[in-house]
Amino acid sequence: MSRSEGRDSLYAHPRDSIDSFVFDERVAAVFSDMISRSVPGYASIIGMIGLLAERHASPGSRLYDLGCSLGAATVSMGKAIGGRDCRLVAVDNAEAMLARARQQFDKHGLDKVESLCADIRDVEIRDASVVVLNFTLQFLPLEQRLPLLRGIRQGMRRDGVLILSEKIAGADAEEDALLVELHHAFKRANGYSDLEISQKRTALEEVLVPETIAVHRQRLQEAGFGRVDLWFQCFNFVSFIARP
Ligand code: GEK
Repeated sequence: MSRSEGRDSLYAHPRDSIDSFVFDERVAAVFSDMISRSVPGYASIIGMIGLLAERHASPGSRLYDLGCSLGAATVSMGKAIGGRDCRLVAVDNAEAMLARARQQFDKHGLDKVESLCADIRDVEIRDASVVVLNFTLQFLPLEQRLPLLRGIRQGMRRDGVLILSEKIAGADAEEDALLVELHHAFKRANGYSDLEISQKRTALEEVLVPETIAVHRQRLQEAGFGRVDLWFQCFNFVSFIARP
């Protein structure tokens, strides 16, 4: 097993104090395992991002993967569009993640991916047919989410799509409690202990701020997306397709 395929046991032992979650080398080394055991439907979403890219990637356009981590969505899009005349742009501000993403691009023969170690708030989106925010917006401070979405909308072709996947909050306390309970059951079924679940939750508390589906829809519309459709939901994980 290579280091990029390690098993996630980062929160398996009791810690005296729990620092906020960061995307460092230790996380990057186990990220594949962590995300697939933590996000229900992750593999399906990655697969469908390829399918959506295949439908929407127009000649000469750019396809962006913002917060690409190990590049799974970029690889899925790259395979789906084959030799089409498009540019793939993969962005992450964690060098540990991007170094591994570059290895994946090489492994899959995607030699034309432009990989940028940058903050997604500083990247100008231009001539985009597909923009992917796969579980990344949730890490931005709330007030910075609308400006980012506006920039994406402005840099998008008329027939382009934004694929926005997020962990969400329930519409009310009761729904939220149910979704969280089901998500924790999913993690337990995937081998995480109660201690791991609870310590990870504490680490993410101020770092990952989920919002309701209604808030996402409203903000996407405010950013200029005329059409917003929910195409995936499993427990508190959703994905939208937003179009101009
Ligand atoms: C996947 N999309 O596998 N600028 C750039 N990158 C950022 C920023 C920022 N401001 N904030 C966070 N990131 C991936 C999964 S993970 C989701 C995305 C998760 C990056 C961060 O470094 C990390 O790699 C990624 O966004 C979020 O399809 O871990 O829940």
